[in-house]
Parts: sequence; C-alpha cells; structure tokens
Amino acid sequence: MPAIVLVGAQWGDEGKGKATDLLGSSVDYVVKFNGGNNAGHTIVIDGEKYALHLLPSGILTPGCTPVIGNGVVVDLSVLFEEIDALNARGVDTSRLVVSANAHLIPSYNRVLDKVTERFLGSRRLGTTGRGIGPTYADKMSRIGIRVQDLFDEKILRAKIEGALDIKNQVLVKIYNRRAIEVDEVVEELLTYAERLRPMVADTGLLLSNALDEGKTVLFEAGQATLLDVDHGTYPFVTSSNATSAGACTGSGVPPTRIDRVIAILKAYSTRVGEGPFPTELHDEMGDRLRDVGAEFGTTTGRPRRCGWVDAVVGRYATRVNGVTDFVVTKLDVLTGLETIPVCVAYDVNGVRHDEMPVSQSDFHHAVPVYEELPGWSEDISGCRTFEELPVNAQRYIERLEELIGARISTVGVGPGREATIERH
Ligand code: 2SA
Ligand code: GDP
Ligand code: MG
Repeated sequence: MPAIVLVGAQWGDEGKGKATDLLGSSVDYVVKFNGGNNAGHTIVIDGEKYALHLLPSGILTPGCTPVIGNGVVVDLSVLFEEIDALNARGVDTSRLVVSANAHLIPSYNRVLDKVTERFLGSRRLGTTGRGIGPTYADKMSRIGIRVQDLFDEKILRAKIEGALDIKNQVLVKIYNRRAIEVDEVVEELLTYAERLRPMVADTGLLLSNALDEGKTVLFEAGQATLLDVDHGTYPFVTSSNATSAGACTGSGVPPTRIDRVIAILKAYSTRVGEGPFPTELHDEMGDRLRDVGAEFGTTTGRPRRCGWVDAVVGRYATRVNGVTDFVVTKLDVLTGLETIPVCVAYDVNGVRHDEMPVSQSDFHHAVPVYEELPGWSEDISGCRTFEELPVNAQRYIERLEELIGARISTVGVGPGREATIERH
C-alpha cells in the first residue's frame, strides 16, 4: 500500500497521532497536508509523552522522512521551538522537509485571529487563536506570504507591505489596535530564513519520485471531517480541507495515486470550540468521559465537549473520505458503563434523518435517536487480540462497523503504542 491517507472521522482528537505513529515503522514519508499549529497530537512511546503541533507525527520514527506539504500554514517560531524541544529530548529532526509553497503565518495574522474572536463575542467560533483562518484567507485572497518568499528580501518586503496596507486598516479602523510595522514583520521572518533554507524543497516532486520508487507515503490530516471547510459544520470549522481529498491538493500528489484511506473514530465523541454537536452530554456522564478520557486540548488545554458516538457522523466520514478502513480508539474509556448509547439517526422536528442533514439549521436541531448496547466491566487495557475483549466490547465494535459501513481494522485500548488490537 504505497500511498495511505489518514483522517479524523469526527471533530478531531480521535487519536490520529497515535495511529500515524503505529504505521510509522512501515512508512518512508509522513506528510502533513493541511492546518498548522492548531493541531495537537499526543503520542506516548515507552511511557514518554510527546505533544506535536506543527511537525508530522512521523518525526518520532527513525528512518521516516517527515514532510510539511504546500497545504500547511507554518508559524516559523513554533516550528523551531518544536524542533529544538525534540532535539533536546534526543529526537533527530534532520530529515524534515518543508514545501517551498507552504504559506507562513505572519505575526499580524495571530493578532487578527485573536482580536476577531474577541470582536465577535457570542458569535465567535472558538478558534485556537494561532492565526490559521486569517492565513488561509490571505492565501485565497492572493496576499499570502510563502516559504519561498523568505529567500528574496525585496519580494518578501513588497508582499508584506501589500498585505499590511489592508491588514492595518482593519486593525486600526475596526479593531482600534495599533498598526503593525512592515520592518517588524520582515525582520522577524528573516531571522528564520537561513535555518529553514536547507529544509526547503519541491515536496510534490519529492513525493512523486518516492512513490515511483515504491516507497510508502502516509498523509496525515490535521483536524477532522466535520471541521473541513467544505464538508464540515460550516462556519464552525477550520479553514482547510481536513478530508482525504485535502491530501492531494495539500501535497501535489494526485487522487489516482492514493491506495488506502484510514479514518480514526473515537469510541465516543468530542468537540472543542463552538458549533453543533447532537450527541453532546451536558451532565455527569459528559464529565466522566472528559475525566476518564483526559479530554483537554493538546494545543490550548481547553476542556473538550464530550458525548456518545454518532454513527451518522461515522457513515458520513466513510462517504466523504472514501474510507477503506477505520481505527477505533479509546474503547477502554467506555469500560464500566452498564449500557452504551450509540446514535443511529437524528430526529429533526419529527422527521427521521439517517444521513447528515444538508441544512446546517437542521443539524443544529438534530435530536439523536439512540440504540442502547450492553457495556462491560472488565479492564480491557491489557487485551491484545480481538478475542480477548469481553463479548460486549466485541459486539460494540461489530455493531459500529455495520452502522458506519466500513471495516474496523484496529482498536485502541490505551494511549501507548502497545495498547492496540489489530483485527485480521
Ligand atoms: P482554527 O484555530 O481556526 O483551526 O479553529 C477553528 C475550529 O477548528 C477547531 N480545531 C480543533 N478542534 C480539535 N482539536 C484541534 N487541535 C487541538 C487539539 C485543539 C486544542 O488537538 O487538542 O488544543 O484546543 C483543533 N484545531 C482546530 C477549533 O476548536 C475551532 O472550532
Ligand atoms: P489527535 O489530534 O487526533 O492526534 O488526538 P489527540 O492527541 O489530540 O488526542 C487523543 C488522545 O488520546 C491522546 O492523549 C492520546 O494519547 C490518547 N489516545 C489515543 N488512543 C487511545 C486509546 O486507545 N485509549 C486511550 N485511553 N487513549 C488514547
Ligand atoms: Mg488533537
């Protein structure tokens, strides 16, 4: 399987980092293709915890080449902070390659992201405040700054001048903030240029050649299906394509080269930030899932909203991503529950919906239709084969598989690399 795409099936934080890391030893390249340091992947190796934001998870696998694709937005200060932190822990980051076409997150976009959220008040989106939205907006408005611009100071300055002509109007006239100086931004970006230069490449060509040579390439999505700017719960989404199609636009590798699409589905649901979430629990059970599942943002530390698994969302993820197989994570978190509700459809004003409603307003008013599955009380964190799982845990997985319409090939029973069950 030379080209594999790995995506989140829900609202993110399904455990994509661990899933990528698991595949890591068999892959030659791990490519991040969307998002930036809004992502947060926690990976536990031999009890050591690593939190990655901008760097692809493959950075932790010896021999694997991590690639930051053209679809990513890069905050250079964060990039080098992460590299330095990993180096200090003995991780070799020297193989990292960065696309010359990736866009940079200039300081003014971090400011704009935060002040816009404050300005919106109750209409805010709950962004991570990392400047992601404004940077993708600049890319589409054709006033973005790309990695390759760093290597020509004249061009860099001209582009920043052009962008600030517009940004400063907004900052000063709408948000009542001070104007940002061109020099300040140019100087900050240039401090990173020489350190970045040896990492910069035509990553589309690099990956195309790698696939021609029979190498295995893993494309790792940031965020998830329902946060995708086109297919998610717009406007409560991130500003990039987090679904499998994004792997192509965000890397320069065409759809005809993709062989397998793996989606990660948490055994329950979580969401950070604002936006509709039909199975959300506002009671003690929601608190229990948050506590047992340690559901706090890897990037911002925000408590995640928690609820039951939603098979309508799972089925939708199967369809829009063309999922070939699923990894179900955090099954261990459900241990000890007498029954486990699974959302199989929605009731919207008395009408049953088996698929995601096309109208956002209907999705906001969707009331879950639950099927109650029997739970289990045995500790499953030591199980390493499907047969070792209690029968009700096996049934839970098998019923989910039926409902979401794709095979569940792997089940996670703990945060560590080893706490994994492969189904054959
Ligand atoms: P943004 O900052 O523009 O991408 O925010 C837009 C929406 O996307 C959501 N979003 C996320 N949701 C879950 N996890 C994310 N990454 C971090 C993590 C989040 C954290 O892994 O824990 O630490 O808080 C992530 N990144 C973006 C965000 O909540 C907005 O709803
Ligand atoms: P990502 O953004 O999709 O990579 O997910 P995050 O890293 O933000 O959040 C997933 C969290 O769940 C991390 O803390 C992982 O260590 C943890 N995790 C992953 N798989 C499992 C699992 O099967 N069981 C448990 N208990 N934790 C898991
Ligand atoms: Mg995360």
